[in-house]
Amino acid sequence: MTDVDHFRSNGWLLTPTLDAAGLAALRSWVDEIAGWPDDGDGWMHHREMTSHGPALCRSENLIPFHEGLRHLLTSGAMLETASALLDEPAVLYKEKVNYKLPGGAGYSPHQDAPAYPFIDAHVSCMVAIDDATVDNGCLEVVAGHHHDLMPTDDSGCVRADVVESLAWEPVEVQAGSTLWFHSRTPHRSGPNRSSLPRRALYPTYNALSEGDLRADYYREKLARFTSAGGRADGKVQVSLIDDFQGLSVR
Ligand SMILES: O=C(O)CCC(=O)C(=O)O
Repeated sequence: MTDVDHFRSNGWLLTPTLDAAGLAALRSWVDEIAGWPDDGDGWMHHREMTSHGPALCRSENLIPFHEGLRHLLTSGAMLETASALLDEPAVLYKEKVNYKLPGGAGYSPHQDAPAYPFIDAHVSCMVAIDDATVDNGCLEVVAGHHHDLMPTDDSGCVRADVVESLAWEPVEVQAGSTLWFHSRTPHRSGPNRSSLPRRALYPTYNALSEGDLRADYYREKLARFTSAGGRADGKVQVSLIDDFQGLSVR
């Protein structure tokens, strides 16, 4: 079975992406990004409250401000793989780093598609910056269920009775490797129970035939996040659906 066939039938695929030098560079870029101030020119940092105190959980809208990351995500092997999996030329739609520092929260079972306005055909991946393991909250996916949207609850996540009926498999990913997944592949993850970070880079690509919509996506997201007030349930919202289980630092 080719990689593309594996993706078509399972809705996910593991590929090697970075050699040791590439991984070392990515780690240093992410350290740099984590140190950017909160009041930047358009990038966004999000924090969660953990049992160790407030912790960075996500940074996004990064490539306008980082040449190395822009090159990695918008050319070469990453773009080629995204295009092969979409079966047409791909363009970057959005990008984020999830830090999942020790004590960092997991994500409720969801499909990404409802969180992405404007596009139909998209594929995402998780480039592991640190080894992702069951202990530190690797992704769990459901194979072969990427054809339809599933019933959701009020938060936009997969309804509990449906979650129970699905076969979830953890996918551990070695640092430097990439887990590609379809935007309708159901996925979730647990908290980081280890004493080390589980950082991962998540680019999402769409079919270029639908347009280059990255700027529109971030304009919309910045507007929704700027107008949103605090939440009554104490959770922190990082996505346009409510999949993140982390608690607010406020
Ligand atoms: O990083 C994780 O553990 C899961 C991330 C995820 O599912 C998401 O950001 O939508």
